[in-house]
Amino acid sequence: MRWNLLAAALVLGGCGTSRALPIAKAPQALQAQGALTHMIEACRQGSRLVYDELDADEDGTLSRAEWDKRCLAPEAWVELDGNQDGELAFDEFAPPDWLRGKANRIFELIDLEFAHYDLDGDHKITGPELAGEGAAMLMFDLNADHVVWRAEAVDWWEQFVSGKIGTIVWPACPARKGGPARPRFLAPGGHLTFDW
Ligand SMILES: [Ca+2]
Ligand SMILES: [Ca+2]
Ligand SMILES: [Ca+2]
Repeated sequence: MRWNLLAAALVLGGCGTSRALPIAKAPQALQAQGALTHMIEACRQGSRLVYDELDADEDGTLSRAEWDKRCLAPEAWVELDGNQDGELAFDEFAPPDWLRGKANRIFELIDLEFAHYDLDGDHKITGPELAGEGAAMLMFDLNADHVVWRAEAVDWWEQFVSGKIGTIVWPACPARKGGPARPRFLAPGGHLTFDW
């Protein structure tokens, strides 16, 4: 099992699974290639941020000492260092197929959120849909017009995972057994985290 195939902790309220997905689910699931490409690039930029921060001596590659210094999981190092040369190149840290998997997972999360809150299936969260726990969706309302379009959520996630908004939280040292052993992106307001 590859290390940390992203687990996003959405604390916007539970994503109900008992509700039937809206009919609009089918076309949404077919991501436009351009949208997927953009999200992959955003994930690559975010990975680069994490990678560069790990690269303490700024020599452009990660040593095991740099890895351990941040208390990241030793078993993850073994898994990622495919050619076992004792260094982690960026392409080993964030391979293209892994970035694609992350991007696809983000679209799944967006669709789950919309399936949960977009009660009338019109691809936007409006009015009564923003009441109660639905108010948490306002974090995606980039133009602050109290209408949350799916495209806004996609834009928000691109900014978030590329590191343009939010902060990187590192595991505590010394690493607690069984505790988080990976960096994590924390959204402004602290309501949403995204494991790297
Ligand atoms: Ca280095
Ligand atoms: Ca709606
Ligand atoms: Ca809006």
